[in-house]
Amino acid sequence: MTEKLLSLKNEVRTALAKVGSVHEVNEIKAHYLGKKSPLQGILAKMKDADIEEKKILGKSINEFKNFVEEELSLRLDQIAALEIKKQLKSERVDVTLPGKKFSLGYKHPLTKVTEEIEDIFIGMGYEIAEGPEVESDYFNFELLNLPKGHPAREMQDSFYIDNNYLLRTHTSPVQARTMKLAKGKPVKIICPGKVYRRDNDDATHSHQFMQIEGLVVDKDITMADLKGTLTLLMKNMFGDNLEIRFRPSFFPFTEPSVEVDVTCFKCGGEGCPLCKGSGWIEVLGAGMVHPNVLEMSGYDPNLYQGFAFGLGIERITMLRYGIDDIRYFYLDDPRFLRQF
Ligand code: 2NL
Repeated sequence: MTEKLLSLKNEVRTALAKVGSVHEVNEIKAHYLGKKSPLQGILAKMKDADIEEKKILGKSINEFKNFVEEELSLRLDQIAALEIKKQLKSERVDVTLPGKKFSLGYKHPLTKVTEEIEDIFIGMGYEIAEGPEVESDYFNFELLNLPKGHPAREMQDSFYIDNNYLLRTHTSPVQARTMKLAKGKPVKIICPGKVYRRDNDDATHSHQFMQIEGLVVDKDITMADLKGTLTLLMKNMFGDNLEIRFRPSFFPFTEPSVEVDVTCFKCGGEGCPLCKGSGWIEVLGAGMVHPNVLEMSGYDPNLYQGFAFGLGIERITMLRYGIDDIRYFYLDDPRFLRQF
């Protein structure tokens, strides 16, 4: 009997050496220790043996079982180690390979120009103010000296939400809100943001565009402050040696009002297609805050004055980079956007 067990041990060893997977090891386990294992034959013969023989046989069988268990677990450990080795080999990283390049995004040209203008004004002590894009008639028109019946209020000129609310047509309501909140104290702000006007889109018109407006209210503010501030802005944006021209104009919220031109940066003032032969390019509108506007926003116009200006960011950006169609800004074409 013990010889039989000895040969079984050898069988187990050889079988285990041949297999390479956990599944196969389990099959061997089932074969040698399970219900149909060759051990059953030996166990069946046990009942005919005498006590002494039974003792010896029982010990041998137990020893055989322990042997098989040990061999199995040894083989399983080896297989696991092999698996890890194989995995490590397949997952090896070559740190000398060149890295994968990923492309960075870029700022929209309108954002770049907006931030540039913001920086110039922050340097002069201005604060940046923001406000809602859906505005009430009161802040968008009434407080800006555009009373009921004014043509700018017509349905065909603006996007109305209902009788009382519309998409703001300029960033001026942000300034009106700031003045109201200041409760008669000085303000010095710029307001960048999106504005909306009903328009048929073409190369120079867009129903949505961006504006930066500025407002300074304090005692002893004069037209000289307006001219000095806007001259500094233009020289910063378009170069130190350009000339600036202030032309009389009209806005309902300023009096007097001016339109600001700079020397054409394409021809230097000689006259060319860009400036339509005039040598000048119109860049913004401005003026001294209308006494009605000051009064409605809580200031005594006899004590306080202010200057204000407004510029279209698309227009400035188009001039700056020689862009000939405003619609490029809103097409989201990366071939356009990555140039800036
Ligand atoms: C233009 C002209 C302008 C203003 C905007 C303003 C705002 C307040 C009071 C007075 Cl709260 N004025 N804003 C003044 C003059 C001109 O914009 O051509 N923009 C594109």
